[in-house]
Amino acid sequence: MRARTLIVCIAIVGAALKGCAALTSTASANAVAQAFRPAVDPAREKRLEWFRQAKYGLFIHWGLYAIPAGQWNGRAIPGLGEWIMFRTPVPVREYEKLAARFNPVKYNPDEWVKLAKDAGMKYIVITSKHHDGFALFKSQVSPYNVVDATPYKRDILKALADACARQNMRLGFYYSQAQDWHEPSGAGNTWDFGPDEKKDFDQYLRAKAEPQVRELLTGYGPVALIWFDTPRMMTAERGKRFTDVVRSMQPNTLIDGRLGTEGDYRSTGDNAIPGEASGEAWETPATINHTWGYRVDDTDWKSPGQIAFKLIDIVSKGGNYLLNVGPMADGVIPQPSQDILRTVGRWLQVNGEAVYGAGPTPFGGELGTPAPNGAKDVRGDPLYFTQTDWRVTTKPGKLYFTFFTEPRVPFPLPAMKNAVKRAYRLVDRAAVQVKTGNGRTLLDIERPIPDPMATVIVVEFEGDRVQRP
Ligand code: JFZ
Repeated sequence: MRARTLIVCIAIVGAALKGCAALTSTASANAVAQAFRPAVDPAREKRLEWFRQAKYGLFIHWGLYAIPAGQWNGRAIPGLGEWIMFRTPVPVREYEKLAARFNPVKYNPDEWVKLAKDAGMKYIVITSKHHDGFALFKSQVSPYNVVDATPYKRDILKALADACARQNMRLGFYYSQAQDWHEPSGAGNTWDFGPDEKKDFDQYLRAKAEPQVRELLTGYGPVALIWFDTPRMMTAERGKRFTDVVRSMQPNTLIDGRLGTEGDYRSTGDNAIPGEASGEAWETPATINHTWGYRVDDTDWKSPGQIAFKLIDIVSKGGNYLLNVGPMADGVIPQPSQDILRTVGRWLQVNGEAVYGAGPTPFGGELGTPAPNGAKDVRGDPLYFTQTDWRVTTKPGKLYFTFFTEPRVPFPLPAMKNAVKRAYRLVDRAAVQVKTGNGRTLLDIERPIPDPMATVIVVEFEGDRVQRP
């Protein structure tokens, strides 16, 4: 039998640095170190409060590209589904004909929001305009939008915003601020419009991108997040124009890390999960198969267990997991995606305490070790020999270890000064025996109780944060 998965959640005092705990020699060193850290931006920390609690969001890539679904003129076009116009390439005059075929009669935004809630996701980010230039909302600055250019004629984003308001779900908009393959002055379309460096890029920004971001911040209610992407030809000045728009219109709206100038949090590369933990806010955007926009031929779905591991792995490093679905042209989210999300959601209904509002591990040995000699991965990021047996997430007064393989029994806790108070299984509060041996605190864990993803045990500690020896 496949090694059962057991999640042992050890509640040990721990928390991200927030204010002062009782100063000890270590804490005073931390306090001194913190004194020399760049000042925390209180306004940004206030904006980030919900984000640091949410931890898990639904990304939705939907647009005209769902119609070809990875095929053009009967030929499979390799690559991401939403990049088919670029990869083929398809001339604008051909691609825009897709608009006349976009009629998602099965689109039901309340069902989409309900799926996100059933999945345990706390925010939604949907593509409002991707690189192909087509807007899923009524835009006064460009008729290339779902209301003016399609037989559907309704504002997709407005319907979703209303459904989110009804179901108390935060909603953000992905907006490709630089690439726009429909516009002669937008970045990226060299097959119709020639090299980017010869384009009047500021004309595109001022005539379409900046006003469309204004439109997204008007009439769609409180916008949780503007998710900018691929900052081609973005300068500090150009980025600041977008920041000024967002801050002036909706000061609470977060800006992601791909504007091209400083945002409110760090965005990793697609599907990239850092090897180390960090106290800063960051987010991994990730696919549930291998494409963002729907491809009829991409059925290589990640399993619920893989998604659960990635979620806990990311949270244990301080980040958020923005997991994507690519709806089909008729407005239906592929059933396998729905099934996977709901399975993880059922697990989160019982184990969510270890995720929502949880902070990063104070240890790190469980993550693995950096490869020697500063080796880099294929993206140029530091290469890690990753361990996947267990992870740690934190809350004030509690710290959660997550095992993804059967742990050693008795399980030795990492060294810390805090005294253990009690241990219990999260799912039913059944007690777990705590003992000491060879100077270590040990958990006498029962043989794991089978569970589709994991069995959760929680131990609580004296104090408010982990005191390392
Ligand atoms: C971009 C888009 O091109 C893509 O279609 C999708 O929307 C994705 C979420 O974002 O793709 C990227 C952007 C940045 C990196 C990789 C892919 N990166 O920084 O490694």
